[in-house]
Amino acid sequence: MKYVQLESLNDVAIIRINRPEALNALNIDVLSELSRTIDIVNVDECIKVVIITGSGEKSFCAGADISYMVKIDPIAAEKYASSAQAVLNKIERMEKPVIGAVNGYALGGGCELAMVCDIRIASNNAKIGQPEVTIGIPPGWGGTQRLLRLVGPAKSKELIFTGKMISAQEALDIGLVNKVISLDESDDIPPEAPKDDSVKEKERSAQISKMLNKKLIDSCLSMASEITKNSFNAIKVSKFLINKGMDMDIDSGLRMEIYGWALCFAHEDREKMMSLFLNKGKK
Ligand code: CO8
Repeated sequence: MKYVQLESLNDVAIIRINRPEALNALNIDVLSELSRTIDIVNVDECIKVVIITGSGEKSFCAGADISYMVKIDPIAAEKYASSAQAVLNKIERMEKPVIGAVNGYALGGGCELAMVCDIRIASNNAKIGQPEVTIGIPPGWGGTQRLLRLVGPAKSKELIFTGKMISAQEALDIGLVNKVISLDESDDIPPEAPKDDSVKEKERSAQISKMLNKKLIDSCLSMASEITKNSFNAIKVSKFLINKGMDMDIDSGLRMEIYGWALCFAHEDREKMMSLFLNKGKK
């Protein structure tokens, strides 16, 4: 595939949107490759957690393709939004947990892509927002609905009405991302370049960006390994209950939780893992 790369690291898959020349904006070809990649990952039973990120060090995803949208009519716009929403819904409804590694700009459709991930970890250079109104349209790939559910109506309206970008730290403060990754003294940060040596300074900042990106992916992999050590069956039931429960009245949600919970007693994990707990230290 040209626009999406798939890498498997044991039981974790990393999906990279690979269109850095347009800051990983999602044109129709990217969406179609992304959809096919999700299908591949979905049926691969070895994969237990999926990480989605952008290639390069500058952008997770700059959203829908403005060079395409500038010339289309409402019929094509409806088709574009529907096919994009179908791909994003497919990601949100995957049984496997999905971690968004937000490595730079996550704007418009890029923020909407991040929001269908179950967990978002951002590098401290990430800039997140829904800038659609600055180009004459409202969010159209789930932004008005998912942002509302994640951060509430007041913050959603502030972000959508102003179209402003917020920093990773601000996104953390409002609950839009789970964690922010920064470089610190423990990282081997290259020393500052001599003053007036712009070439060396450029090299240094490229090196720092690469280090930050690696630390972000390592942090996502570490979160993935905290997840994969648990029962995949129990995780996928939990994900389903949380996703469905969000749009349900509390009594129906609680009843559905009982059914999901009881069903897990039919799975071998429950007996095996409970016995392991009860027998620990007894040999
Ligand atoms: N679409 C197409 N090309 C893009 C996009 C995009 N969303 N974003 C960046 N690019 C291209 C630029 O045109 C540029 O191309 P070129 O080198 O050929 O001129 C290249 O990527 C690099 O971008 P910049 O030169 O602009 O890089 P900067 O570092 O100066 O700026 C920004 C980075 C701030 C991220 C800037 O590129 C930007 O503001 N991009 C647009 C972000 C945006 O508004 N995204 C939201 C799009 S709308 C959307 O997602 C709505 C979804 C629902 C729509 C429903 C429709 C039916």
